[in-house]
Order: sequence, then structure tokens, then C-alpha cells
Amino acid sequence: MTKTALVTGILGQDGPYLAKLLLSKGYRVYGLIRRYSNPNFSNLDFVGVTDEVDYVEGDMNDEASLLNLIRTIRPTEVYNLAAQSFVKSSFDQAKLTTEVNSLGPLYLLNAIKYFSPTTRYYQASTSEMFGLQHTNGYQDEKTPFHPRSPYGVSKVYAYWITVNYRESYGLFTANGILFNHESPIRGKQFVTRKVTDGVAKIKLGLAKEIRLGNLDARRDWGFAGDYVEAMYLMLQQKESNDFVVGTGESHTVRELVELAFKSVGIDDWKKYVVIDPQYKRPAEVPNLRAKPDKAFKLLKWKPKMTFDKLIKTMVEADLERNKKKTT
Ligand code: NAP
Ligand code: F7E
Repeated sequence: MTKTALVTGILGQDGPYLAKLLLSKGYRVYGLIRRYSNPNFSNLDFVGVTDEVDYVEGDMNDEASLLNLIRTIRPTEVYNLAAQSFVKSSFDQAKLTTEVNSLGPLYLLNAIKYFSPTTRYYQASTSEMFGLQHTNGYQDEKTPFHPRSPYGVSKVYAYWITVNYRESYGLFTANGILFNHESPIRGKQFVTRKVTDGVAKIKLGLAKEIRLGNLDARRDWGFAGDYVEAMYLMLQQKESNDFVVGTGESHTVRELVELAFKSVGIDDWKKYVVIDPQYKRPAEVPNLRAKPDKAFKLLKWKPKMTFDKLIKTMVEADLERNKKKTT
């Protein structure tokens, strides 16, 4: 029997990489998209799977649409990637963020509970739930949560309702507590892509500066293409479980900026970077570094792409894209 997967957030960054992986394993992939006059398939185009996905319409804010989809598709697996995922915007749009990120998962879990209880469910949880907490400088599955944004808070609810539906109703549910992961199709608001796109534009003479916020924040940055493999593996286990996924290495935003400029032969990056308070957050998460030992051991998963390679790959992709604008 062909396995089927419903992927929410299919047009974002992770959706296309996950769809490509599942299609390569023979899955029929349904991608949830909202109602748009003109949906943007550019990320799916980038990974080359636009025409292989079956698109279904719905919205994380519309419970009936999700109930109806689960009832009719009865997928083998659901990967819930849809979210208002930009931390900075969550401070200004806290209600919307909560509705999409907390109630959306509840609607999907209820739909699974009532109409398709054998469906396995993946919840896109996040290192932002840890916020200020760490154990000797790293975070693992036992680290308590102390979220620092409406985004982080909304994801803590989603995390616990995912655990609760496993414990209460015996559903197969997994939380992937993923640390920051990036790629050439990362949204341009996020700091890695903002920097790699900015560096490419400066190198090509299309921009003069990059305006940034807190350069001291530390993140554990990996490659999205590696992380979707961990998502898939979580739903193939004998028992449902929650996993931290990251590289175990962390870098400051400053190091990221320095590396990106260096990759195009610019050493005096300080000339091009302006600190702009509008990009600082009311409350910051200063330091995230995963201890992904459980995923290494039980999932037999390991990240393949290094931080250096990731940033260089993103800069190269942005150079190519921006060059097209100059010709
Ligand atoms: P992303 O690029 O922001 O994509 C999020 C997707 O969610 C978009 O395609 C968006 O649809 C969709 N969406 C938003 N609101 C929706 C709604 N009301 N109904 C239906 N779809 C909606 O995020 P990502 O980087 O791929 O991340 C995927 C998931 O992992 C998210 O849940 C994120 O919170 C979580 N996560 C990400 C990271 C990371 O570093 N990337 C780390 C940990 C956890 P439109 O295209 O229509 O706007
Ligand atoms: O910020 C600092 C900023 O927006 C990273 C989401 O995918 O990962 C992501 O959340 C750091 C923060 O990602 C700018 O203050 C400095 O400390 O790229 P980001 P994020 O907030 O870590 C987690 C795991 C998720 O789950 C989220 O969905 O960089 N920073 N200057 C800046 N950040 C941005 N965006 N822009 C700046 O100008």
C-alpha cells in the first residue's frame, strides 16, 4: 500500500525539502495550502517537486477544513509544519501566532483522534521553547522550558497537547524540538538569509549596507535538508517519542556575518553593517545549543552539512539569484 503524508506549511522552507524526501521514498504527498489568488510555489520549484505534490486547500485557523481533510485523506502520516514562525512578528501579532501555532495543532490532533487514529503525527516544535534555560550551556529533552516570545509560548502549548494526546488517547505523536535550520530557501526576514542575501547584493554593487539587531545572540544553525530526515525518522520508530535535533555547535550572529562576508572576499565587514534597534526584540533568547544525543542514538541521525558549508552555499545561491537582477 502506498503511504500517504499530509504536509502543512508545504510552501515554506521545510515543506519542500520534506516533500522531496517523502516522494523519493514513494509516498503520495498532500500539501496543505491556504486560499490565495496567487500561491507562491518558488520554494517547491527550487527543490524541483512542484508538480509531484497533491495540493489541498485549508487553513490552520479553520478547524472544519482540517477535520474534513483528515476524514477524507486519512493519511498514514501528518507533518504539521505550518506556523507563524517569525519570532519578531509574534510580539506584534501574538493572537494570530497563538491561533495558528497552538490551536492549529489541537484541531489536527482532534481530527486524527476522531477520524483517523492510526495516523502518525509530527509536531514542529522548537528550541525557542527553552528560551533562557540551559544545562551547562546546552539544551536537551530534559531541559525545562522558559519561552521568551509569544511564538515560544504558543509552541509550548503545541508541544504539550501533542504529548497529551499520546498519553490520553494512545495516538502516535512526536515532537521534533528542532534548533535553527536554514537553506537557500529560508525566508529573507530570518537572520541567516538576510545576511547572505545582503552580502550578495553588496558584492554585486546592488546594496551598500545590512541593518541588523543583536550580534551577540548565539544559535545552533544546521541545514534544513538534513533536519527533515530527522522528522521522517521520528515517525518510523516503534514508539512515539520527542527528540532534540541540532548540530551541538553554536555561533554568534557576528560570526555568521564575518563568515558570509569572508566567503565573497570581504574582510572589513564592519564597514557594511549598521546596528538598528528596530531589529532587536523585547526579550531575546541569548544562547541556544543542542545536545542531540538521543536523536543520534535512537534515530541514528546525524547532520551532514557544516555551518561553514551552509553559509557559503546560501551566499552562492544568493549571488546567482541577484546576478539575474543585474542582467
Ligand atoms: P516557514 O518557512 O515560515 O513556513 C511556514 C509555513 O506555514 C508557510 O508555508 C505558511 O504558509 C504556513 N502557514 C502559516 N500560517 C498558516 C495558516 N494559517 N494556515 C496554513 N498554513 C499556514 O517555516 P519553516 O522554517 O519551514 O518551519 C517549519 C515549521 O518548523 C514551523 O512550524 C516552524 O515554527 C518550525 N520550526 C522551524 C525552525 C527553523 O529553524 N526553520 C526551527 C524549529 C521549528 P504561506 O506560505 O501560505 O504563508
Ligand atoms: O534570529 C538575531 C535575533 O529570526 C536569530 C525561527 O525559524 O529559529 C528561528 O527563530 C537571532 C536572534 O531566528 C537580526 O535577535 C540579529 O537572536 O533568524 P532569526 P530565531 O528567532 O532564532 C527558531 C528555532 C524557530 O523555531 C523560529 O521559527 O538573530 N538577529 N539581527 C536578527 N534576527 C533577524 N531576523 N533579523 C535581524 O536583523
